[in-house]
Amino acid sequence: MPIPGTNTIDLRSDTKTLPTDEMRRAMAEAEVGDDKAGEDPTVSRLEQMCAELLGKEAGLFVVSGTMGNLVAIKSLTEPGQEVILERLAHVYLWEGGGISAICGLLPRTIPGNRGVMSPEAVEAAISDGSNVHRGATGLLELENTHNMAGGVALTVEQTRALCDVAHGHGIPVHLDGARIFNAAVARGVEPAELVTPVDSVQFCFSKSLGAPVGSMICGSREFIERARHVRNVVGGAMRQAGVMAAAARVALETAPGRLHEDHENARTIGETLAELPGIDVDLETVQTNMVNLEVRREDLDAPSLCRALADYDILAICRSDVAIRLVTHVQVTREDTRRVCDALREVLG
Ligand code: TLP
Repeated sequence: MPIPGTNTIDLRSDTKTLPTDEMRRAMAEAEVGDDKAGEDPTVSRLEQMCAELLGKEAGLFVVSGTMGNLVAIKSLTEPGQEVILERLAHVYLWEGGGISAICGLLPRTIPGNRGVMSPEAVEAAISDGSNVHRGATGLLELENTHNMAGGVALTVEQTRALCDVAHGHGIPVHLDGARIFNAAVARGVEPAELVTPVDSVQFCFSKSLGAPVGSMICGSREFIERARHVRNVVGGAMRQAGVMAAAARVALETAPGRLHEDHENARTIGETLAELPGIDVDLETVQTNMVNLEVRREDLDAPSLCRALADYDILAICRSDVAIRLVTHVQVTREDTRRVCDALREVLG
């Protein structure tokens, strides 16, 4: 893997951002204590702030999105149950099989349309446990924005319709909202509106918000109490975690207001790609800070396009022989975006 230099435009992921000076200062000055004992004021303040922001009763700071999803899902389910999720859900594909290995759940996947499941398909997949051959459905899991679908943002209405189906059967809903602030910007709503109908939500400080570490789980007070216990079981209770929460807070206060710039830059890259020969881009999916593209050419495959871009000091993730993902973030400027588009035209034009 190439090592990014100062002139590198790193489009592999929004997880690649480096902490800003303001974050580093906040980390150095953070008031800290033993968070496992509930004594870190910086963590406690961040948990409360996030819960208020999302309209939930309480929050719990965890180290990563994977841990946030795992802890939330384990707190809402019992081993042997089924969990309904979209076929390309991050929890299903890219979280090490934790929902099975640690939560003891059987994934029941549904294909979505650009990542969005239909309420009818969810209804049809629900098992009430009366059939001895199947475990009962214990959870519906949603993802907003949907990573593998290219950053597609669920609407408030779609979220509500899916939750209504699950709740109609007494089934809770967990939302992997790793990039929920991008979804809110794309849909022109407050993040709280997108999470009102779900029982638990996990969002990441270390993705598009630009902080170095951390995720937050929010939900009812009772749910968070249980999640706090589960976090400890999986070794995720931290001590003087305020140093991380301080950077996360800066991210939360500074990033949401500028995410539209990342979306505009992704759109510019997507539109440029759509005009180039032998490149497939579904512009309908370019709603936030990601661009998924497929290389359909005789002279070039996806790995060779990634290598060619690396010669321009531009890094991208190659997902297969044909598929590439590009992600914009706070450290990709408008000028960088122009450089990316010029390089793409030179290589592919
Ligand atoms: N996504 C990462 C990678 O897949 C490692 C990325 O670069 O996009 N939910 C969603 C929707 C995510 O995209 C990710 C990370 C996670 C959860 C997990 O977060 P972390 O990496 O903090 O455990």
